[in-house]
Amino acid sequence: MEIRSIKQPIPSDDVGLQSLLSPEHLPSAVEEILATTAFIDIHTHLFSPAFGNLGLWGLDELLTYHYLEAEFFRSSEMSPEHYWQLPKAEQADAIWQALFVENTPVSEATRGVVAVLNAFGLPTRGPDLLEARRFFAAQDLKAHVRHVFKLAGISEVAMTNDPLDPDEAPLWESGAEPDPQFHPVLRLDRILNKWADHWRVLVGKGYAVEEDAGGKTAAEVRRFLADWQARMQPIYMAVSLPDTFQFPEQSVRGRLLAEAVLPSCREFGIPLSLMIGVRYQVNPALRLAGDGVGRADLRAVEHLCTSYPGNRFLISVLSRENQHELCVYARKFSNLMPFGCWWFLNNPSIVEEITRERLEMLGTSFIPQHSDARVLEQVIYKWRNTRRTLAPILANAYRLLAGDGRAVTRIDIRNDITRLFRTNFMG
Ligand code: FIX
Ligand code: ZN
Repeated sequence: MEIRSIKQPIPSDDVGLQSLLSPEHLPSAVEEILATTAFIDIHTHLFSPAFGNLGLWGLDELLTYHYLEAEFFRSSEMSPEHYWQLPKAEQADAIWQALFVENTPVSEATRGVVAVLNAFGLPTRGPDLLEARRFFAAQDLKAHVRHVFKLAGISEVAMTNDPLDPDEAPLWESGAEPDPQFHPVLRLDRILNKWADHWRVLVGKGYAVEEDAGGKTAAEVRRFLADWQARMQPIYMAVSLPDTFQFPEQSVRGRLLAEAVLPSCREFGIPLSLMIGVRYQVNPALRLAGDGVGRADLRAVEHLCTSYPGNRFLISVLSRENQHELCVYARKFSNLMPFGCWWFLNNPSIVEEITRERLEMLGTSFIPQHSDARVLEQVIYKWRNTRRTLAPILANAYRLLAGDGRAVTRIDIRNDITRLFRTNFMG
């Protein structure tokens, strides 16, 4: 995918862009350039319209987002068992009542819904959701996607595509229509984390793999990855990993990573994304909302970066306590690109802390954020929050630099923001 190189010749009428900015002009310059730079959203669970109902959008999906479900069960007498029996619209009504009517929506996730309603000029308070439901029901999806991406200030997103998902895989196998705004990502959780449950699916598709990953398994998994590479053209491969993740590891996961996934990524010239630190299903009754976080031993990252210098690693860690270590490892390994303030970290106070630390330790050689949006319209508030949190952090960095004796220009700021939210990803 063509990405403009950042060091553009300065058109003559952009002379203003070259003038050194005085400290009082930094905040507005940073805000303006953040607002006018289209970001690449490198990790979402969104699908292009060609994937039909796999793509979630609209009010009921916004309200039944697992972040809100977790908060709902803290503010409602309703049991998870009762909640799961309700139709989607009634689940949404129950969440609206408990978190937006009976309580003030001050959490990051509830504020997000308010921001989306407000972005479409819809009422943000009141007992019912009739007007909002009418609005979303009237939307043409393709036009709505374009409008939402514009409101969010993003040009494209990376999807999360599971080659073993029984609903999604047939769509790819029957030739899913590519979409320039939705980039495929080959997600490998079922293969690397749940092999015992899924190896027979590969056998069923004609790959001679074995339960213990013996025999020709590694070569056959490589053949499977090559087939999906050709079919999907993923921009990277990805896996989420538990807080107990170790590497090297005497396990099916350790073996398939070393003998299949890492060589395939090198062969196809694409990064491997590792999202480390999940404690899966600490409360299964909450389903998607039931996952937790744990501090991981990041020496696994050290081993990977050391042992596979030919691989590029996009790494996000879920635990707040792992952030500093990840920054230090990124200073040691240029094939490690830290990205995002993932999941339970995607809260302005923590995003600020992590981003300041990364800027101080890595300059602009990291990817500050991804949205992890599961519902289309979420990109609106998640990127608005990111711009709002980053503006004072960047302006302060430039103010400190000016104080140290070097003022910046708008070109400098534009180049830095383009690097942070576009070219660091595209390598
Ligand atoms: O593994 C992941 O990609 C996580 O982002 C998700 O599993 C998680 O449920 C989520 O939505 C986080 O924001
Ligand atoms: Zn995700």
